[in-house]
Amino acid sequence: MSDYFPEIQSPILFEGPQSRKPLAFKWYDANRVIGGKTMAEHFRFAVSFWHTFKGTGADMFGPAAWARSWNAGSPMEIAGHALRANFEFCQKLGAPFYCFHDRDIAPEGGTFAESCKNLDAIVAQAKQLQNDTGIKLLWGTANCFSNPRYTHGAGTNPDVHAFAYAAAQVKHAMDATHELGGENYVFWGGREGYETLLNTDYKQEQEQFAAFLQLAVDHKKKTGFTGQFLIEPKPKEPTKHQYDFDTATVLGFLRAHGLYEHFKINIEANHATLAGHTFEHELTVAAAEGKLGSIDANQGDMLLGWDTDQFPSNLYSTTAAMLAVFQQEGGIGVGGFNFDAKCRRGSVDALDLFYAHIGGMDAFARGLIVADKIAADNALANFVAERYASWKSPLGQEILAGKATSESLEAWVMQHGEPKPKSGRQEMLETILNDYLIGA
Ligand code: XUL
Ligand code: CO
Repeated sequence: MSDYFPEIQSPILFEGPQSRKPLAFKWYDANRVIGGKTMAEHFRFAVSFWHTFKGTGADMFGPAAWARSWNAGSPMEIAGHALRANFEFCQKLGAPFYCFHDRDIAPEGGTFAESCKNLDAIVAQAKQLQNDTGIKLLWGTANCFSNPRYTHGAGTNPDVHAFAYAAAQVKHAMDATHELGGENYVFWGGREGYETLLNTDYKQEQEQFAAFLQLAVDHKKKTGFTGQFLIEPKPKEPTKHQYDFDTATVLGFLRAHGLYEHFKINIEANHATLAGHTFEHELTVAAAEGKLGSIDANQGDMLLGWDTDQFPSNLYSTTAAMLAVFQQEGGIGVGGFNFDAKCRRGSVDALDLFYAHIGGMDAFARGLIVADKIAADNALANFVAERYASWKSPLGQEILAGKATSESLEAWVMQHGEPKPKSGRQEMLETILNDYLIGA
């Protein structure tokens, strides 16, 4: 194994909650079985290449702040170093998966052909490293938002030339993901939106976007790629308005354009809060339709209000998230929990990447343990079932079966009079949640 992280000489181990060692898992025990599945199977944790190996700590007010041993040599040499650092990191951490954008793992060349050649060369190295280490690709994607050619969008660009370029780039990134056995392929519409309606033909852009996704669906069929397609909603940033605003909007768009069956949703916690939702709201909306495909595990900061991509540490949020994931038959399926998260600028050491990921994995493991206890005891479910019990009555069944009419309901109300409000018991339920969280 190469040595980009010499401070870590053996894999991070599970030591249990009594351990006080920061470089150990207190809660994430890959082999522990919860609800019939191991923790490893519940989570399928992934390391995101862009933050972990291309992140520099730069922000709007300051340049790169982190020195990394893998940033040495020519662009292609750096790419090789970063790739090997990724596999070393995943192995030492015990994360079974990684995720990338095409331009994270290989530098963009002077021409499209050169960019493709760079990517192919790195994919060949990645394939070898995957075989050597057993680390797998959770998903790949194309970066169709950083290069200035995508300033006005990729699939929604008013210039068909830019559209064609993006479609070609996505084709190549899909082929790379296919070659590496990627289990999913993600579409995040980084600049698929608008800055001002004054220069935007909204209807035209929606149609273009559907055509863009249809091309990928067709290519998938042609090549036999079996990875799951995912759309990752985000309401804004970098654009003022992003078309994939939230899960409900994306599902509506897919339905309207005959694309519904081809995609599931990749939900990111910080994107949910940017949309004015909770993380668990977005997970619940997707799970209700069996469309919860994968998760970008991070958290935002309510006081900052932008996409801060912090490592998850909020146990209320991870518990609520796991309760929502339970709502979907089979849980996360072939998706996973990808840490689309970065250390704060002040966390300057490569070692901080370990602390951050260990903390995130432990935070979700605790969420899973608590959610499982709540579910096993029906601590919330019994109350919810009781709350809707009247729908099991003949009247409720008649309405749900579509047999009631406005007239039949008018007659029923004439006979039965006023409904009596019943308590929703919010405070009682919040206290039950607290008891499980602290008691577990
Ligand atoms: C940006 C974001 C992306 C996607 C992949 O906010 O979340 O990194 O996850 O393009
Ligand atoms: Co993301």
